Amino acid sequence: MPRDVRRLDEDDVRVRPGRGSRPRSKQRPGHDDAADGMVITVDRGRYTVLVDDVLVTAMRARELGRKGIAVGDRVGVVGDLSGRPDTLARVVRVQERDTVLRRTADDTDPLERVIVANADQMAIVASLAEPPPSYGLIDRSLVASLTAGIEPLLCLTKSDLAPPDDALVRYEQLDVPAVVTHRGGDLGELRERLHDQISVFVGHSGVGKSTLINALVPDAQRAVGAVSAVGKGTHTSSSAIALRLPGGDGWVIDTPGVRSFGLAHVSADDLLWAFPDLEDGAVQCPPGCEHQSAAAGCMLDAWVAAGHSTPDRLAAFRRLLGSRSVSVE
Ligand SMILES: Nc1nc2c(ncn2[C@@H]2O[C@H](COP(=O)(O)OP(=O)(O)OP(=O)(O)O)[C@@H](O)[C@H]2O)c(=O)[nH]1
Ligand SMILES: [Mg+2]
Ligand SMILES: [Zn+2]
Repeated sequence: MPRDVRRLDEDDVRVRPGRGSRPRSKQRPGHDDAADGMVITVDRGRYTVLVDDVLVTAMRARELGRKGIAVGDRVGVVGDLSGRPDTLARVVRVQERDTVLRRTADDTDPLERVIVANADQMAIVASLAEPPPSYGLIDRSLVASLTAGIEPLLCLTKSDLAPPDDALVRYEQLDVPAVVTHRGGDLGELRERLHDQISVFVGHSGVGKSTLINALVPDAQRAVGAVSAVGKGTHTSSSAIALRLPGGDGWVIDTPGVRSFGLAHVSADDLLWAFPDLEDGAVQCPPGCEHQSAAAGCMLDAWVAAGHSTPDRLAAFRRLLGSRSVSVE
C-alpha cells in the first residue's frame, strides 16, 4: 500500500522523525484525554478494563477498525470511567504488544486466535493424574510459548495422586523450570516464579488451573470443576481473566481448558529461534530445511557432532518440532 493512503495510526506517528509537536491525522480524533488501562477480561464484545484501580466496562471504538483486543492488552479508554453499573466507556487505542500468545483452532483451520497479550511467562499446567499428563499438549504448549518469546514454566499439579518423576525427566534437557504442587500444599516456590511477571496459565480442562489461581489470589473466587467432570470435556472456566497477585506482585491469567494447541502458524525456523545453541548450525542447512534429519539434508547433526550443542538438545528440539504435526486429545 502506498504510504500516503495508509491510515495513520499511533505507530506511524511515533516512528516518523523530525516533527516537533505531536502530529495529527484527520481520520483519527486525538483522544489525548484517554486513560491508560489493562484489559482484564473480554465477554461478548464487552471489555473489562482496569483503570486506576477501577474496573471499567468498555466497548471498542469504531476507529479501531478490525484491530483485535485481548486480555492483557494495554489500552486507552475514554468516556465514563466511574465504573458504576450501566456505564460504558470506549477503547480508543491498543498499545503495541510485548508478546502475543496465539493458537490456531486446529491444524487444518489456520484461523489464528489471540489468547492473551503481553504475557511474560506461560505456566503450562498438567496434572500428574486425573487426568494423566498429556505430553503431546505440554510439548505443543512449549512450542507456542518458546516461539512467542514467553518463558515457559511447567506446573505439575495433583502430586498427592501420582509422583512427578517421569514428567520431570522428560523436560530436563529442555531447561524448562518445573514446580510440583498439590491442593493445600506450599506454593512458595510457585509464588517466587510468578513474582513481578504476567503469567498465563494454560492446560487441559480439569488439571487444576483455577484451583491454583484461587490459592494464589485469595479473592479470585474462580469456579472449580467437580472431580466427576474431569476428562469429560466440560470446561469449568469459560473465559480468560487476569487477576492481580496480592501485594501487586504481578499478574496471573486463568484461561479455559484447551483440548489442543493448534500450531499451524509456527514454522521449524520459528522454533529454532528458541534454541540459541542450535540456531547458528542451521546456516549450513539447505533452504527451507525442516531440520528433521541428516538424511533429509539437515546440518544440525553435524553441528552437534562438532561440539556446539548436545545430542539430547537436538533430540529435544526435534521432538518439539514433531509435536507440531501431532494432534492431541
Ligand atoms: N487430588 C487433587 N485434586 C485437585 C488438585 N487440584 C485441583 N484438583 C481438583 O481437580 C478438579 C478440577 O480443578 P479446576 O481447578 O477446576 O481445573 P481447571 O484446570 O481450572 O479446569 P477448566 O476450568 O475446566 O479448564 C477439581 O475437582 C479440583 O478440586 C490437587 O492438587 N489434587
Ligand atoms: Mg478453570
Ligand atoms: Zn536443518
